[in-house]
Amino acid sequence: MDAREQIWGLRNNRQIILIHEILQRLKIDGAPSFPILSTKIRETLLQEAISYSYQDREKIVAPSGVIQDISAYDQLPTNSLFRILAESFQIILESSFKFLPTYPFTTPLIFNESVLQRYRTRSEGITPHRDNIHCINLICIFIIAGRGRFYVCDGRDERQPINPRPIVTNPGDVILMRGPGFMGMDKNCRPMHGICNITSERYTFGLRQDTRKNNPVII
Ligand SMILES: O=C(O)CCC(=O)C(=O)O
Repeated sequence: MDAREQIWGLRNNRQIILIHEILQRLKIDGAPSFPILSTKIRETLLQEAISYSYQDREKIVAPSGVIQDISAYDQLPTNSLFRILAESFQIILESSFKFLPTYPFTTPLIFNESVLQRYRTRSEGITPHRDNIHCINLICIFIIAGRGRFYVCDGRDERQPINPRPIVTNPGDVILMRGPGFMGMDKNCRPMHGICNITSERYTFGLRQDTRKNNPVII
């Protein structure tokens, strides 16, 4: 079995059921999560993630005042397993969409941005926010390691979430979030979300389609 098959290990029937369920949950919750990575692949990804030098992100994002207590790395080498993960995910989504009566996005889904994020133990995480308006269609966050409390909420009061609802995110899960263009929706479809209570060092891998970037393929 090569890395692609190990990451997915899904059969077609399961894929059909999953894609319907996922789209339903995306429509209703805005940010469903589900297990995706085998332990073996996740551990190999973690070894690679740990090997990189991360840059601290600006802690307070202007003008929103959102706190992001994270560091990031986005210079993946050509032989990175994360590239294989991104490519595989794109392929499996595309093949799943063929089972649907209509394509679920206004424009073709083409991921062109990927980033690894590291949260130290006891990091403040990221206070409630929406992803950038330029990140369209679908946002995917793979949990490579660590524990934290990821939630969606109805809004924010200063930096506090209003009516937060936790989303299960175990290592090996992927969280999907709506972006503008998902099922004809506009910028208001972006779920307000955040992450707190980081109890062990957390690594995540994010895949996005950013309309400010021209590159048509995954970077
Ligand atoms: O790392 C996570 O679980 C969430 C990340 C996040 O909210 C974001 O990058 O916008």
